[in-house]
Amino acid sequence: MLRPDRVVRTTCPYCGVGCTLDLHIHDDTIYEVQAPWDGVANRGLLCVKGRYGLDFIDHPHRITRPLVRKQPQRAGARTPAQSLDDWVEVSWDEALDLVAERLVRIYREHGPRALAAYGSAKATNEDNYLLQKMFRALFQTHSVDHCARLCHASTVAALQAAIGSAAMSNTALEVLETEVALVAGSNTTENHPVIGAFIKRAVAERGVKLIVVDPRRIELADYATLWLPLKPGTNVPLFSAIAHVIIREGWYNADFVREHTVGFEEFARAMEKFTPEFAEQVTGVPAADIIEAARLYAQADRAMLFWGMGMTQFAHGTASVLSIVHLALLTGHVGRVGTGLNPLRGQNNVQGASDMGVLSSVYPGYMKVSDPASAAHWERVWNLPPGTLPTEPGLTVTEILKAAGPEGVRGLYVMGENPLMSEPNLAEAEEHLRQVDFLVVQDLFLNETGVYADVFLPAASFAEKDGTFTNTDRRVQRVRQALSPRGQARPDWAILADLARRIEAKLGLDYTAGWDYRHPAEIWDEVAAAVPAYRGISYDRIEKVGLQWPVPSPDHPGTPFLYANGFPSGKGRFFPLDFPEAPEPASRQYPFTMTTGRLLEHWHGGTMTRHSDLDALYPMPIVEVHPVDAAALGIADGDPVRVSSRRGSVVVRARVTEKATPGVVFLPFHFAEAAANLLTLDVVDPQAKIPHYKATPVRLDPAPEAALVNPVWMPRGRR
Ligand SMILES: Nc1nc2c(c(=O)[nH]1)N[C@H]1C(S)=C(S)[C@@H](COP(=O)(O)OP(=O)(O)OC[C@H]3O[C@@H](n4cnc5c(=O)[nH]c(N)nc54)[C@H](O)[C@@H]3O)O[C@H]1N2
Ligand SMILES: Nc1nc2c(c(=O)[nH]1)N[C@H]1C(S)=C(S)[C@@H](COP(=O)(O)OP(=O)(O)OC[C@H]3O[C@@H](n4cnc5c(=O)[nH]c(N)nc54)[C@H](O)[C@@H]3O)O[C@H]1N2
Ligand code: SF4
Ligand SMILES: [Mo]
Repeated sequence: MLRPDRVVRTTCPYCGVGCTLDLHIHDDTIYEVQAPWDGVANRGLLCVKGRYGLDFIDHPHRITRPLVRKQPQRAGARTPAQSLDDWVEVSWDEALDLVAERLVRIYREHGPRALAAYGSAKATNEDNYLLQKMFRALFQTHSVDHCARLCHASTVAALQAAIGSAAMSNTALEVLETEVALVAGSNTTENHPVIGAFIKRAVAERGVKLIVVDPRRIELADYATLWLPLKPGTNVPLFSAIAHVIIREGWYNADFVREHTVGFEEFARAMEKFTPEFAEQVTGVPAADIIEAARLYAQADRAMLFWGMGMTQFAHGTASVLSIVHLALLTGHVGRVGTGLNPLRGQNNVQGASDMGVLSSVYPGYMKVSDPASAAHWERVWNLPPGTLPTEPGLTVTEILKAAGPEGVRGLYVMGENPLMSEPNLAEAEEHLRQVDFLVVQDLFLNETGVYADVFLPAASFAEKDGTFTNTDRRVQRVRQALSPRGQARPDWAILADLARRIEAKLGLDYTAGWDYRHPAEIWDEVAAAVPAYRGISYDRIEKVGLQWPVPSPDHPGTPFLYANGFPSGKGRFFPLDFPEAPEPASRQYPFTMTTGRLLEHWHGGTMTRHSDLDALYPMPIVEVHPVDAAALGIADGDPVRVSSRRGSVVVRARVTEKATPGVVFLPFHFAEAAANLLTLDVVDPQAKIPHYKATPVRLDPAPEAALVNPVWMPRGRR
């Protein structure tokens, strides 16, 4: 029998559940993945991606040598490099010297605001910390941001305003100890599958009552006591009607409201108009079900709120999230086991990349860039002359590309993101990217964004490096090197530290911000010493089991749930919400509402999962259509259809299914050959700057087979 050479314990690189993996290594290859029974977040469970989806590491398309484009690109005339013949392989020295020289030149000629960077929720805390340190300390720009902007930015804005802190308050597995779980806009069994499995177990084995708020008949709907299939974009009236019933029936916790909140009277008046009957008209959910949901949630002793992208990704995303947060403020279902405000964080390290300050408005530890005291703090930590760090915030992910051009962003550094699949209104996004003078992409593959790069820097994957990821429960967990880096790939932190030293030399600084790290543990120690919430976390302490921040001291056990002693802002605040307008109305020409999202087997733009055997499990794009709509359109399951919005169209096969509800179609955004974001609208929420991904008016038309597009593949790499 084949025995592993080694078994290396690490953390899954896909979703925010943060499953512990045991990688069985033979001949420098992962040949089996096991889930240890004592993994805290997964207790022996894994989903198909963690178990079978890690083979992207050795896919032949992986790029493992630095590449420089043969013809320098002109801004405005930038074209994609379609084959490897458009590139030359260069040494790391050549590549990094070129990047340092071009970035420094842009900085000298056009100033700090001409540079911007995308960090990565796929990369480690240490990688992300160095990215923002480099751009802030050396180039004085706060235009470092990442996909959290496209994801839970509205959760952050809403929770900051309502209670003063934005992370998930409780631990996901407390669902086993609650009475009622309300899951809104989270397709948990596909997107946080191990948490989804525990929710199902809670229902089946613990008698937990489940309320599902989702326009699609997702798997959890079949486990629910109540499924509320609202029309996409109508969370505010739905949750406000639930609040209306809780207030009208006197089911709210008057002591909690008096002691721990402000703004109740004005809020209660604003909720008067949201009667269940009014909500039924606008959301499509029967009034009786709204009343029953209010009763179940409010009358429980312990109840948990979970939410996902169906609550956040709207031009009114902040109001949408506030509308659900209100329910916890009314009932006091916070600060105890089995309660709380639980936005499920998506990427493996989106919590961590945010914690590390890869956000245009905050330093690591959420210290505001607008506060001169934060600047002074980080100037001390980074050994910078006083007054170096600016106090005006930088640009967000949704602003960076729009600002590309001669007067704006000229140099862009993209570490581990794929904006040309993930941002809304892709045709425009691509036009903006063409305006960038100098583009660096640091990734595992030449993805849709990478083909526009001037320099491509090959990063080591999660299995080829050490570091930490922070999961959705705020748990900082170890990532361990199990394989040798493929080809000449290097860990992101090592690339950044090397590059930063070259930039310092080119800037001719007479001080150094400090880049001589021998191991990521040294980077972590720098963060932990500078940010109070991590002060008690060290690699030694998380050797076996991760710790949930805040961990203020080396003997502190970590914090499984927050707000036991009240909210960080003192009192929770109610907001008198109004009915939000849709940014683009439905019309006779665009009669359907398209919602976009995810499939179990695929990841975002597909760069990882489509370079994995997972692709064989779900090999082509589809659009989910309800049988009633399919009949009216004269299409059958598997027929090609054209899905069009006011911005663009794609042709995909129809999947006729009762998972869809009438009038609502679902298009996953994983497939480059039918990119959903060609259709989406690039309006954003004014506070959170999050796009409106979840409700786009579209039309469907039968299309000929010939209109289907074959998968477009990226340039082939060589090892
Ligand atoms: N397999 C897989 N897993 C993933 C990812 C992936 O790409 N693939 N990505 C990860 C990331 S970064 C994230 S952020 C998470 C996201 O995880 P989820 O939040 O579960 O993601 P989505 O599939 O985008 O949308 C969730 C649900 O919102 C519903 N919805 C649409 N409109 C509305 C509405 O108006 N109101 C309500 N209440 N619901 C609505 C949709 O029907 C859908 O079921 O998943 C993470 N996990
Ligand atoms: N229509 C629509 N659009 C959406 C959404 C939606 O629901 N609907 N959801 C939005 C959300 S929530 C999110 S989070 C975004 C995600 O958007 P992105 O973050 O742009 O998407 P990913 O495909 O996850 O990009 C990750 C990249 O990192 C690379 N990578 C993996 N590991 C490493 C590493 O260790 N180092 C480096 N340097 N690179 C690495 C991968 O190869 C891949 O190219 O999409 C958003 N876009
Ligand atoms: S549930 Fe998430 S963390 Fe766990 S194996 Fe699946 S993708 Fe990985
Ligand atoms: Mo996300």
